[in-house]
Amino acid sequence: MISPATPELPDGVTVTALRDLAVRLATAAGALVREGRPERVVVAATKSSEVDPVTVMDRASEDLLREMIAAERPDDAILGEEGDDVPGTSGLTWVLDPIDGTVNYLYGVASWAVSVAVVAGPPDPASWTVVAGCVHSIADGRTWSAGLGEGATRDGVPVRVGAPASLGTSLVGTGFGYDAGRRAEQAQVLTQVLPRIRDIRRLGSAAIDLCLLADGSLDLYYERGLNPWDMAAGAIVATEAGAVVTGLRGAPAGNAMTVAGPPDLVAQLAEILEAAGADGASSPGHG
Ligand code: LIP
Repeated sequence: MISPATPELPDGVTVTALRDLAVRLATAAGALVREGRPERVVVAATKSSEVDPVTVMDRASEDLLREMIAAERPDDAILGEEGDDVPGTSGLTWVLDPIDGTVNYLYGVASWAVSVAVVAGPPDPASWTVVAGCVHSIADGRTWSAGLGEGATRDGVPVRVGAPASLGTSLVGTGFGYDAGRRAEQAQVLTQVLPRIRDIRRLGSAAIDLCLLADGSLDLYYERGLNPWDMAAGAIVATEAGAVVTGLRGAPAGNAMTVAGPPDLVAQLAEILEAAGADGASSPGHG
């Protein structure tokens, strides 16, 4: 996979320096969440539905990330899951998910992460260029990072996507939304996908799922409904590890659909997802 050209960066700023900062941000917030996790986590509030929770540590983690960015990169913009957008003048935006996999965090199911990325251009998956990113798995400390044109690593060791022999022998990660109607649609799509693959894994964090794809622990990944902060860092880790990260019907990856994996298998999976209307767009013979 050829990395896109490195966009113009502010004077004196390098991809490596931004990557290092993303790693320091994610691991600092990760330590705060790990040390601050109460025996019994409670829901502080709900967002898009009664099953879309936020906890005090989601907010504390994002507050720390914002403070550190304001101190180190005061001219950069911020787009975070839990707080207001902060405008900037540098052309760079930090895209923050303070705890990705909040439901797992709530239940103590060990797949939750801090996801930090920095993008150039509009902070929208359809047109941004992700310059660097880090996903830090809080429960076990695994840390994936990548820089544009620099490749991807897990705990400092280079990673590459796997090479599954076929779609039928591929282990596929996916996820479901917080809206019951959306979950019903996603269940229908699953009936079309499951008979055509090895098996499904629903691990609960898109950021970690994309990184598991990057290091070959998953062969493919797809999900409808991701927010920019769920996927920004995981997407550059996956692409720098050799994956394609895309949408359907020629669209870029984004909220409608995100599919990721080795190019040839992504094409096969995308065909099934398009025929099933998995991105909400109607397909011939699909209502
Ligand atoms: C989660 C995603 C996951 C998806 C969940 C949720 P959150 O993000 O990482 O892939 O299936 O529904 O959106 O809400 O924990 O930041």
